[in-house]
Amino acid sequence: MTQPKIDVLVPDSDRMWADIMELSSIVDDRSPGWSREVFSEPYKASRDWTLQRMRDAGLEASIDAAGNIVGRLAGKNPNAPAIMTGSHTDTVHSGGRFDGIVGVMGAIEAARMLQESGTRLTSDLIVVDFLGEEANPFGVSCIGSRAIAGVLDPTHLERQDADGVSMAAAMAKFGLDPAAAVAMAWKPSDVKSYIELHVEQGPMLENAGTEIGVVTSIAGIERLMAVFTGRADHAGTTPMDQRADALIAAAEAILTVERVGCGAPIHGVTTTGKIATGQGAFNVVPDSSTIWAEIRSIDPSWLSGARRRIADQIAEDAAKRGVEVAIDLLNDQDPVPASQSMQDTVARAADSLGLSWAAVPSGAGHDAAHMAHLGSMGMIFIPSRGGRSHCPDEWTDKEHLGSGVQVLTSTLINLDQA
Ligand code: HGY
Ligand code: MN
Ligand code: MN
Ligand code: MN
Repeated sequence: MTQPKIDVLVPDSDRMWADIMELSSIVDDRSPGWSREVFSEPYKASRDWTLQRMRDAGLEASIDAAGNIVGRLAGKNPNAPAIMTGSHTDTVHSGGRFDGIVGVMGAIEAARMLQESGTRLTSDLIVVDFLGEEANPFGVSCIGSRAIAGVLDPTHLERQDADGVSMAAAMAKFGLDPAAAVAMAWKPSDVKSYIELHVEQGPMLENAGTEIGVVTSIAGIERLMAVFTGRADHAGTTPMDQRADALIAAAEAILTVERVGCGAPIHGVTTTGKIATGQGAFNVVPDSSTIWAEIRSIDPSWLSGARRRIADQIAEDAAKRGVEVAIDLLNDQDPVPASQSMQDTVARAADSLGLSWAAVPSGAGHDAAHMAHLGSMGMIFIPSRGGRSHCPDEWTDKEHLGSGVQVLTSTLINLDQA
């Protein structure tokens, strides 16, 4: 089959933009920015909206046991392994309108473009809106893509939020089937390759004035929760050297987390995203506190070393203060390289469209990291204004969105012919 002249496959960027803005209206608007967190009411309402959007675009769509919305555009050979693309539409609290969403709406637009241009792939095209990609109170991100990849396990279901509610209970309340989700596992023979369009969420492309990012690898993520137990004492009468102050121990731990990140050789970052403390009175030495932190790197050895160094230092410092500490370490995902052949395919697509591109790592985690279990994985980045994301200022220009969808569509066609 001759490759259709790719410039005939021009996305209807206004149509896509309208979809993105309409989806961004299905949020919890009590907080600034855009909040559509997993298992929330707005998220539940948005699942029906996205399902209908996929069906309107000619995809045979349904929701699986793990809550993924899976759309299929039949190819010429139903026995050929599928080409898969997608992303997520849940957000962080007070997040933006583009993280994940451009990958789902862009994939739906690519499906429309293929049909409108009469381009029939050999393989089925599978478009997925994965359930719950963002980190959540259970500490388990990428719920839906883990299920499809067959790596969602009972230990994930057992994890509880601060109120002692398990993730299994939250999934069941949302109308899902946790046991079936854990039992799910697409086979590598089902999927030929997976490609995801996503906003960069960082400053590299914009700083370089580059239109497309060819993702080389996705950072691994280790999470750490440290619960400090000290001793409540009178703030006025207890000498400074006779305290077991849980909040000071937590503060020292937060600085340890930051110091290890600042020492990272290549891409490596550390963040303490949250701290909680006990009764919180001016005049009582705090007897309890908790911190939630994460460590990320594309370098597996630095990542595991940093995790150990941070945990050991926190334990040593707390002991010096007479404060007990319980450290819970959770491997959220390992660093995952994108296949070289996929990187080459994306780069060729960008070149064929006359778009500038650069090979870049992803400091953000993605569903693609789990889809790499099924087949050759790749990602396409488009620029984020000011490198901002996970905040209301998150923004990507419409023309960059259009370029990204053109590269996505060209890549899908090339993967189908490979
Ligand atoms: O946290 C992340 O990296 C992704 O945005 N969920
Ligand atoms: Mn994302
Ligand atoms: Mn995100
Ligand atoms: Mn495969």
